[in-house]
Amino acid sequence: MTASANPASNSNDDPAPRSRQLFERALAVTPGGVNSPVRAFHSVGGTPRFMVRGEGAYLWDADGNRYVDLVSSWGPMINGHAHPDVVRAVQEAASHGLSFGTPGAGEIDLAQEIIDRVEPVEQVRLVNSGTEATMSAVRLARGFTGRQKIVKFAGCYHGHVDALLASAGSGVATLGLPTSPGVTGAQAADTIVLPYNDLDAVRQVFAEQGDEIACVITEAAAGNMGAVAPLPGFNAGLREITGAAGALLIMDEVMTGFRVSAAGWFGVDGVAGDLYTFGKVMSGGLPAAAFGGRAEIMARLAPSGPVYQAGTLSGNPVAVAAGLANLRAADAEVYAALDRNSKRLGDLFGTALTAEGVPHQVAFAANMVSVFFSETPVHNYEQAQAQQVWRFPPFFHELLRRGVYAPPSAFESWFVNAAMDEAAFEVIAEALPHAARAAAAATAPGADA
Ligand code: KE4
Repeated sequence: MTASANPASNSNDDPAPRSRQLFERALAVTPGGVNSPVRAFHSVGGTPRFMVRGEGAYLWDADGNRYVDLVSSWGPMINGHAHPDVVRAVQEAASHGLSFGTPGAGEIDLAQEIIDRVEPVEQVRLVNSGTEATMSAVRLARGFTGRQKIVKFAGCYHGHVDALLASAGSGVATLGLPTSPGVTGAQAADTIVLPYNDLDAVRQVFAEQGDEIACVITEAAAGNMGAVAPLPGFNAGLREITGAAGALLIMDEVMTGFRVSAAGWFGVDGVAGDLYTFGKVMSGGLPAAAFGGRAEIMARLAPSGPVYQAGTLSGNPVAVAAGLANLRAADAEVYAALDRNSKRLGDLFGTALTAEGVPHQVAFAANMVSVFFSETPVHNYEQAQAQQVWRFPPFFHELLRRGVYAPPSAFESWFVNAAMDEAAFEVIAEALPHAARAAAAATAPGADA
């Protein structure tokens, strides 16, 4: 084995003692030691890596280990880490002050940049997280239609909004059940959860309850169960069914927005939502997100309308500067690189896992990519859950040991960036055969009993 990028990984010693120490300290002051659960490595085990620096395609952890980053901060870093244009824009904005609590010119520019790219979006409201964007969009849809019920899809994640932390009740069109303590039955009861990619189920619900449904919210392409693209006609079918019933279609593009194309998933299939949510790429990695859509709907928002929504730091000048610079740095070559790099990564997955005889599906949603340890294709959450998920942890850790930082969960999309160079792909190509062997050697829990 050629010496990996990480000297520590060439020994059996703990490759991340400093991260381990930091994690022990973090556990004393923060629940689970993290500020967002997926970072805790619970589904893969081991010590979460405390990253200290990112540059281009690479991250460095507190122990000096270097990784090719395939998480890209869960999406924002399409141009690579610490892109000079973005860093310079942030430094320049910060030198004039960090927050004023007043309108600022940059907010207009960022809203205009989104409007210019996504044709169905006529007005935009900036917020601070994807959760805030989806929560506000659902409230606006309910306020605009005067209806209460909402439809979402199993396996789609829209942030930790009470009404959207609901799982399917028994049967198809029954009321949602809370998926988290603290979410009351009442909050979930108006949420109908259906199988993703199942238009018949959507038609059935609308036939029975259509006049009570305020909106359907869907990930424009699903990335939170692994990468699961909408089947041909699914999004168009949602458009037709909701339009006919007077319900709104909310396209959640927090993950796909400005990543899968310059116009997000709208640029991929052209199906127009009534409302959109954005985040990640349009934030440049700082806390910023947005929701937007048809002007007649957005006009119902305070202060022009009665639907209340607000935020102390919404449109923060430094975050806006980062988002604008990130979007403006993403030219046609960046999008071509994202498409090229995700295809190349998917091919490397396939070659390595096929060579080891590991059952797998390489799944794409445009340039979002993931791998399912499944004999058959995955089009919904039930199929994603049916995969041999116990193969993922050894696969993940062998990659980590060899300098590749993958999403620490089998139910996530992988995120390439335009800064991935030949050296980065050499690290990935060197690590994957070992990771595939580890996945092949994995055994189902209890299999040894
Ligand atoms: P945030 O509140 O985390 O900014 O955005 C919520 C959200 C909304 N909609 C979609 C489609 C999303 O993917 C997300 C957040 N994505 C996850 C990644 N699976 C964020 C990672 C995390 O929770 O730490």
